[in-house]
Amino acid sequence: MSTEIKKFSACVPNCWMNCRLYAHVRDGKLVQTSAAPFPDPSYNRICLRGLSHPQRVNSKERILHPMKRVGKRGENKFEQISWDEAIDILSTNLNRVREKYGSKAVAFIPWSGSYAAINGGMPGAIKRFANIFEGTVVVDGVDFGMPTGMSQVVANMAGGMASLFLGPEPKDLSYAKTLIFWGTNITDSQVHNWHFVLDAMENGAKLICIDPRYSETAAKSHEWIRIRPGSDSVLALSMIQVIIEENLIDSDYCIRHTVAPFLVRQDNGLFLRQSDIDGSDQAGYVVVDSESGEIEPVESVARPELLGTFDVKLHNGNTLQVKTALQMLKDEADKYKPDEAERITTVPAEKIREIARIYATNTPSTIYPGFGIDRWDNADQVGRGIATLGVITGQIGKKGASPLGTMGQSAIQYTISDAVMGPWTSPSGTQAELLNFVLLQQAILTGKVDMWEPKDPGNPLAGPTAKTPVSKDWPIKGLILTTGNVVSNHAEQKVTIEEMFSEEKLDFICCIDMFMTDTARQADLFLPCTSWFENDDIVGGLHPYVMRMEKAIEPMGESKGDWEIFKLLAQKMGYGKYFMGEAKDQIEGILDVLGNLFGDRKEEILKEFREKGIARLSDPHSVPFADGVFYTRTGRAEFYSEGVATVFPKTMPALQLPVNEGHNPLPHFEPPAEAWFDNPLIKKYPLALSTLHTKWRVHTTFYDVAVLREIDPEPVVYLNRRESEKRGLKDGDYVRVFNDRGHCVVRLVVDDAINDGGAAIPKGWQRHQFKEGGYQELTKNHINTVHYGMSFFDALVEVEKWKG
Ligand SMILES: Nc1nc2c(c(=O)[nH]1)N[C@H]1C(S)=C(S)[C@@H](COP(=O)(O)OP(=O)(O)OC[C@H]3O[C@@H](n4cnc5c(=O)[nH]c(N)nc54)[C@H](O)[C@@H]3O)O[C@H]1N2
Ligand SMILES: Nc1nc2c(c(=O)[nH]1)N[C@H]1C(S)=C(S)[C@@H](COP(=O)(O)OP(=O)(O)OC[C@H]3O[C@@H](n4cnc5c(=O)[nH]c(N)nc54)[C@H](O)[C@@H]3O)O[C@H]1N2
Ligand SMILES: [Mo]
Repeated sequence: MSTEIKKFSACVPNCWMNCRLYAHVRDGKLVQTSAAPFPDPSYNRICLRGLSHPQRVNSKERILHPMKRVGKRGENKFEQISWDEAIDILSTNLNRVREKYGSKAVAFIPWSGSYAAINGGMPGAIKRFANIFEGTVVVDGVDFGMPTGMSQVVANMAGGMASLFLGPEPKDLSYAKTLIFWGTNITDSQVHNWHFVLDAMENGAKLICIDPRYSETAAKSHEWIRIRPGSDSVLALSMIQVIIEENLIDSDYCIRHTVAPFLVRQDNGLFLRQSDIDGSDQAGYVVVDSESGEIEPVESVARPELLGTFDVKLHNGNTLQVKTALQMLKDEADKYKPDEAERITTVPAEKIREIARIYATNTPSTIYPGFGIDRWDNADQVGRGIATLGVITGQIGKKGASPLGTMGQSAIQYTISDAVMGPWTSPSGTQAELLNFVLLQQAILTGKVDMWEPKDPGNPLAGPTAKTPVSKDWPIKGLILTTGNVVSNHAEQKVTIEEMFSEEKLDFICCIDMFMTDTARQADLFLPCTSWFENDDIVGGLHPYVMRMEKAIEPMGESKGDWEIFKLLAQKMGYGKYFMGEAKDQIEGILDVLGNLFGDRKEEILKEFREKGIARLSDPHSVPFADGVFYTRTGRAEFYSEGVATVFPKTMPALQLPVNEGHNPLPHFEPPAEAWFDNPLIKKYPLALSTLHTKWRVHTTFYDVAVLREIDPEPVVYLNRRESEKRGLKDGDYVRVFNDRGHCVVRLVVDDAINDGGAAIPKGWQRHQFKEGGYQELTKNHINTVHYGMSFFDALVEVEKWKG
């Protein structure tokens, strides 16, 4: 009988969980995966997808040889070639594009398919190569709408991607007394966090779920708040209104850690300064002392006025009206008193009052925001409203209290920025330019992008140079794609395939993957990569640990890890000295960069990692923002902001104009770009389409794994009974979902969980798995120049019986 060996590995797709696994190997073959222990056993976990790896790794669909296109682009006709020929084709094309258009015309596109630091995309061999080559790296663009708004208030993205989604660790959920799931379906999309929620429930926590759909998470909650899609910022403002009106704010917190008592000049929207009063050069902020009624520097007043409108005498003798920042917020929120908010959101006024009171008083309270509220053109305002709820009630910086859910803790997320900019990813000292994903389409189609230009690139707080984005030349002519399936996951699929990936627009496309994905089919050159079990690597996750992934099996067929592929290319192109050794030789270099982010703890982390192959990064007793200090311009939580409030990733450097140049300083409501009840288009296309993140896949990863397809065999659309009957449709019918942008044909599931006026398609299929088309044809690449996030759900469709 053959013996089994067990190696430590990890499951690292973009579900954020990055579970530690054992790879069980017999006769050199991966035969089983099982949960491996974390030092804190409450993080031990595995899911169905994690258990299905042997079927994915050993799949007959895997492509195990380099291939070059022989038919027309997209025709899916390829011929096997040698690695020598493949690298020769690739280097020739890179040189050709660089000579003709400059090195920036080659876009390196790692997306989210692997969190592994060396072979994956975060930061990955691809970024290291791109920095040496000085190409373009395409980043950000998804999952940025709602977090951008949050960061305007609490700067949780301060330092750029370095602390992207800085938030408490998942275990801290168990301390909450109120948990609001807002536009997230955590039972499917972060199932591994659910047991912490159950712990909170056992301790008596109240669960509230805000979703237009009776989601799996709604079904497990005490309260389901059914909301009109795209109207969440109105609900947030209305809850803020109730909380201020009923004096449920945390006054001490507001005074010490927010801009609440600051005085806002009614002439220009800026905060009143000491210099405005006495003509001195003191730029410090001032407040009204509630005891003396005098205007004094904020540091010297124990009990400043939090609400009110005042006339102040300026040093030049003029009188000026000012309001406290909290008063400004109240005035905005008063537009959405619960009765008015009911009209817009459809949430009953009394329910709004009830959840506002529970949130503010049954504490500690956590809001767990998800990405159902992110995939909208107005997503930033939802994030801003939610973060504001957290800070005015003081529900931040304590165990169990966070308006940011638990979206932090990803160790490798830390390395993204530092390593992109830092020593590991940039060994030559040169850098690629970062292009936002949302702008990729514009760059390829027009050779230009509309971007904010920072006044001072080294200091994003300095703001933008102009009131509107400026058009910059940015031709893109060649693509190298790894760890993503852009054709499947980028909005507006027909434009992606027919225009962006056309031979007219792109001279050259190389895709590195394990499978013939939608994107691989459009490639000129396909390079087969290994699975996560065929390499050494290092990874973090939505848990506080960084861990080693051990090579468990040899690369299958002729496949190679991304490190080895870029090493071959580097050697061919004369950059060999930057790609020395094997992937495992890079672990120390990455650890070093990572360790630097943890200051005093660095040596302890490195020692623990070297001994055990896993190390805890964050201190278990610490909670982000416990000190009430924020990386905003004022150092306080800014629900009212004068201008650029936070330091953002390079791809959206000048997020906000100064208030006196048109920036809206407060959380506010803007209607969605398309999927909204007063858009005339709704007559033609009456259904708002959500493309959900399902537990049977992670995006398109696991798209063809037998055990998962047994449960979820084909793409479907969900409609409720009323909407189905209106259209003469029955459960099981094949239906055509369409709009002016495109269509797909899928099976109908009649499901009363779906709201009237809504439709939902679980995402993650490749085009060949549909009867016709694909759901991604239906979405629109809205370019929002504040948050630069793709607004996938902001799309209207109609459904009819398929005549095929
Ligand atoms: N198994 C699995 N896990 C995943 C992923 C995956 O593909 N598979 N993807 C990962 C990634 S990258 C992400 S970004 C996350 C996403 O995971 P989630 O944050 O859970 O996001 P979604 O599934 O897109 O949508 C969540 C909910 O938002 C609701 N919704 C739709 N529109 C609105 C609205 O206007 N308002 C409100 N309040 N709710 C709305 C939907 O009905 C849905 O129930 O999951 C991660 N986890
Ligand atoms: N309509 C709609 N579209 C969406 C969304 C939505 O809600 N609705 N959500 C968006 C979101 S939030 C996200 S994050 C994106 C995710 O979009 P993508 O990042 O494109 O995600 P995947 O489909 O998982 O593609 C990952 C690919 O990486 C490959 N891969 C895995 N490991 C490796 C490796 O080591 N090396 C290489 N070279 N390749 C590897 C996998 O085989 C897979 O083909 O989708 C976005 N698209
Ligand atoms: Mo995502």
